[in-house]
Amino acid sequence: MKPETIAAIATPVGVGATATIRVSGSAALAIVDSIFVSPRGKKLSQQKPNTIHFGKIVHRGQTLDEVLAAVFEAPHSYTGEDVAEIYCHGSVYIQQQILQALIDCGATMARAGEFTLRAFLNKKIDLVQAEAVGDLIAARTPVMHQMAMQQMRGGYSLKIKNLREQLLNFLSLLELELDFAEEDVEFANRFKFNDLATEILSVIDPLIQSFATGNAIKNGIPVVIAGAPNVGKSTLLNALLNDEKALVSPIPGTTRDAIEDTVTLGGTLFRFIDTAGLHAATDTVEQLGIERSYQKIEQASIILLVATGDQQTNSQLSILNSQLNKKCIVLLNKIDTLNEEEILAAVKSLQNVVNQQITVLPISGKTRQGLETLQQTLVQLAALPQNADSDCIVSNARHYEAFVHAQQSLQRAVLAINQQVSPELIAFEIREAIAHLSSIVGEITDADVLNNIFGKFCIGK
Ligand SMILES: Nc1nc2c(ncn2[C@@H]2O[C@H](COP(=O)(O)OP(=O)(O)OP(=O)(O)O)[C@@H](O)[C@H]2O)c(=O)[nH]1
Ligand SMILES: [Mg+2]
Repeated sequence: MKPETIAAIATPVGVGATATIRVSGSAALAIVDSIFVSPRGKKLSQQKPNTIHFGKIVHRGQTLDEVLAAVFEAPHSYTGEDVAEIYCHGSVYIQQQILQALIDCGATMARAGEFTLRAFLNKKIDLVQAEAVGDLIAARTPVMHQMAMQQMRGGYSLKIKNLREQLLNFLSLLELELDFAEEDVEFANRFKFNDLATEILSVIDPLIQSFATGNAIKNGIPVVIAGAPNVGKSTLLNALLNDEKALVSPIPGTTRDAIEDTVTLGGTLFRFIDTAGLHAATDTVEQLGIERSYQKIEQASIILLVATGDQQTNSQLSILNSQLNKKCIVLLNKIDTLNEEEILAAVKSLQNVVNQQITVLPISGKTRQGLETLQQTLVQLAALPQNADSDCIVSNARHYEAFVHAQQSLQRAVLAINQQVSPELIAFEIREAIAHLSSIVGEITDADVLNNIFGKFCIGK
């Protein structure tokens, strides 16, 4: 059975100069032809592919708009099917009326990501590339954009396909051995496998390592705002986000759950996480919040430790000792309440407690004093690669997990070979490794997994 012909508005919801309505499927041109009237009466289905035509959209005797319509013929289109695109005026009413007319004429509403899903099913792109389309649309910084473009152009797909091919060859030899089990022959050279596994692991390992960077580029570098209650953490979060995101009050223990949001500074995406104030709480809910604060500190790449001149901050600063591999900035907050001398003395006493490498910055979340210096320091500390042109950055959690599983299977296969375990067991691990590598580039037939991936796309993509 042929898939239904789908239609959707591909441009954002709302009013614009123009809007695009996309139709894909074997009946795409026929369906559009039933509402498209060109000045000379020529049908779109009679036009050459990759051409654009002027005409009116007329439905049930009513002219809805004057539009341009583009014609693409399978397989030379985004989805690999016949595609028609209508460029109409960007009124919400017109867009919806045209979409409704298409549905009246036999099209089905496209689900989120269905055009890209079809492109994948028709082998126009592999799964890594399809997912990169989603990342490209969501890109908010130059590196995010570069990373997505790189993957859309093929990225590490080719490398993975190549390695998988070699593993498949080895597996088929091993399986041949299993067929001749009684004759005690060895078709699959174990030394060669060791070399192959080493090569594959040396490709996979940096990809796994790169996930921390890829994830930071995609979801923002996690920066946790921590410190004692009432030192002004939530006020600082709001100042950094330019938004009243977190509740602020003079009562200690206002923030109980972690609150987070992203903002771009100097071209880098940061994820700021406000946490519950750290102290020896007796209240159970507050204790839970504080536990979460410690988790967030653990997961963050950068810690902003907020202190005030009049607080006993040493116990909070001791957090830094257990997080020495992390980047930290100590903030002396509320400097609007201190004079020059008091600020100098407080900065000095904080600096004496912490490692000299750690920057102590005087700020005021309330008056925004010192905020720009803090932002600049953060951008310097983040120091993400300014270009993501290496094809070696994994930013997709699904790929990351598959790589980790493939790595584990391969390591077990190598161990099994070294211990001269039965070929059945070796074959099992290699089959697993192949399955995990395959799942990255898209040898996936599981409808749930595909729906999960493409469901995150917007409608019309
Ligand atoms: N003068 C002055 N007051 C501030 C500043 N930052 C915060 N405050 C005040 O300090 C009090 C606590 O601020 P919050 O931002 O809620 O502090 P917090 O660290 O999030 O507190 P908890 O969530 O309870 O841990 C509020 O009354 C704020 O108005 C500042 O820079 N200067
Ligand atoms: Mg707070």
